[in-house]
Amino acid sequence: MKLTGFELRRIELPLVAPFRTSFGVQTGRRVLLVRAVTADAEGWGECVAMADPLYSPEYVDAAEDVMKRFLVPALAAADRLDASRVATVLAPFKGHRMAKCALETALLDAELRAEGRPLARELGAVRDRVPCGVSVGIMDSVPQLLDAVAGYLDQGYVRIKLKIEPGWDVEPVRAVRERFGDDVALQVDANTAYTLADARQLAKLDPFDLLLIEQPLDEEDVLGHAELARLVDTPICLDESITSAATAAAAIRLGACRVVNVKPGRVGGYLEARRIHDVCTAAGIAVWCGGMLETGIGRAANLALAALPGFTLPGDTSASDRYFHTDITEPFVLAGGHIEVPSGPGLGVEPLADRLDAVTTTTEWIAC
Ligand code: OSB
Ligand code: MG
Repeated sequence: MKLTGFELRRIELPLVAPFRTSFGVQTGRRVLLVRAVTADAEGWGECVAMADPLYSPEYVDAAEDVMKRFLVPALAAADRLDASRVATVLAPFKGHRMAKCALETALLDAELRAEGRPLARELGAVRDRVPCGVSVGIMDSVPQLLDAVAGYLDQGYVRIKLKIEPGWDVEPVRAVRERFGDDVALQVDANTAYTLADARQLAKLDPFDLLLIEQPLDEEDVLGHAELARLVDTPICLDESITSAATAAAAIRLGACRVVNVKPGRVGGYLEARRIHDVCTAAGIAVWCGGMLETGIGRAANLALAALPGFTLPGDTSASDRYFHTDITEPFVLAGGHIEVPSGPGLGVEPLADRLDAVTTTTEWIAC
């Protein structure tokens, strides 16, 4: 492909409700969008880095900086560039996987659009719609949580994930089970808020038949997760710890997880995400597609990934209205607990020009 340049566009979208996790409260999304322009087509990518480095070391201002200073110049200098070579060209620069993912996705979208091929087919999707779960934040009270969960179940979500932290774990889980019964597919996500010393507390979740406990311990404590897995019956799922197919393979080998949350931004792109799917599937480890409160751009790509055969658990691929009053693309809607996988070329969606302009704070064009 022949690169013309990249547009880096910053947008700000309020969330429909504050989203509280063990690492902080979010009331809006500050998103960096990448538009790649090539001689043949244009493509979009969404950088999922948050405003602050609380979930991962990346944050949106740093992602923009590393793109401008290092990543875009490296892509501009590469010869015979295509989307499958992006990761290799950017490999000398350590980390910054969310920034790399956004650039790779924009180029992949452009390439697939030029060839008229949908991303889902390119990745190996086997479904045209995927079952969807929803991630429910920490609330001020149990009654407030039960109202929120009731609303999501009414909408048809097929799986509920409760955010937990010390002091908000067994009680909310018990309350949800008591109110909604044992048939609700239920799991929890601690975002690294516990230590191995909390193993007895986490084992108190065992009677509630949870699908999994996501990332209870520090992201670097893979061995700790392996030890915890021997002390609790609920399957351990890793999110923050899994940054590549290699770290996934190592975590599996150590016995640190029985399930993996695959987030393309966290692992550097959709092609690496597919490799994690392949590694996990070969090892008999279930995977599901995580989320980072994406706009319709990132959501479209996540739905394509979630349609791969190894994604046997519902993902955090919720409908647009779970996050935003107005998305920047046509909204993704939940129907019968599922969302349709886009079938058009590339991501299959584009930002709506008016809507995009209304939420844009800055744009910068970098010619290649
Ligand atoms: O840990 O999965 C997480 C959102 C932002 C950062 C980290 C996480 C989350 C979620 C929400 O749980 C997932 C979503 O609905 O996009
Ligand atoms: Mg998580």
